[in-house]
Amino acid sequence: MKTLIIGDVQNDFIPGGSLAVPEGDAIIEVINKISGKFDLVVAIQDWHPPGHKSFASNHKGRRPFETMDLNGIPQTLWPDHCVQGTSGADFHPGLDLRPVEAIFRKGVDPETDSYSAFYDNHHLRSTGLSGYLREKGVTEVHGCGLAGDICVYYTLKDALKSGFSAVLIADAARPLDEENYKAAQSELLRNGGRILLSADLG
Ligand code: VGL
Ligand code: ZN
Repeated sequence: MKTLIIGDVQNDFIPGGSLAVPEGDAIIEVINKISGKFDLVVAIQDWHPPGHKSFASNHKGRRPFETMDLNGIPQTLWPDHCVQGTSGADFHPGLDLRPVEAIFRKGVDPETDSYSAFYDNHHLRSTGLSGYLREKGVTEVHGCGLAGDICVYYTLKDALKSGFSAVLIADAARPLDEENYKAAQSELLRNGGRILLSADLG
């Protein structure tokens, strides 16, 4: 069962959006080209209530990209993004959603951010993705999307922790921060993950 997890290809993460990932739009064509090669395709959607505590705007005197303690863990403060029901939270219109069998939403708890598609950043609340994949007979997942150093990285990391094999499709992802992304890729490789290019999928 070849499975693709598409992270957060939403308008706010695309150039022109409120938390734009550089060249985020460049991966859409790549994803559309490969998604048909998978037996199961799942999309992830960042889906925050307006009062989400990861937004700098919800902390007096704080600015985006500062770091603060949030309920005991370090939190990067973001511009408002992917607010439930707004156009910024919609999938980019260029992304072909036809092969997508299920959509898992994350970041719904206003008190906790959620980078991974499996668990919130406290590792307390599950999205149910792990059980869903297991029931489908999935043993290995491929990851792509935005942001490569955040959603895609933490999703693949949790996949490995949950006992799945994990593969990053490098040209089908882009990061918010290149340095973090390099470190994230080394970390994935160290933990038994693999990195492929879309052309390697055959
Ligand atoms: C993400 C920043 C803020 C992500 C979500 O999932 O990549 N990044 N919220
Ligand atoms: Zn978010």
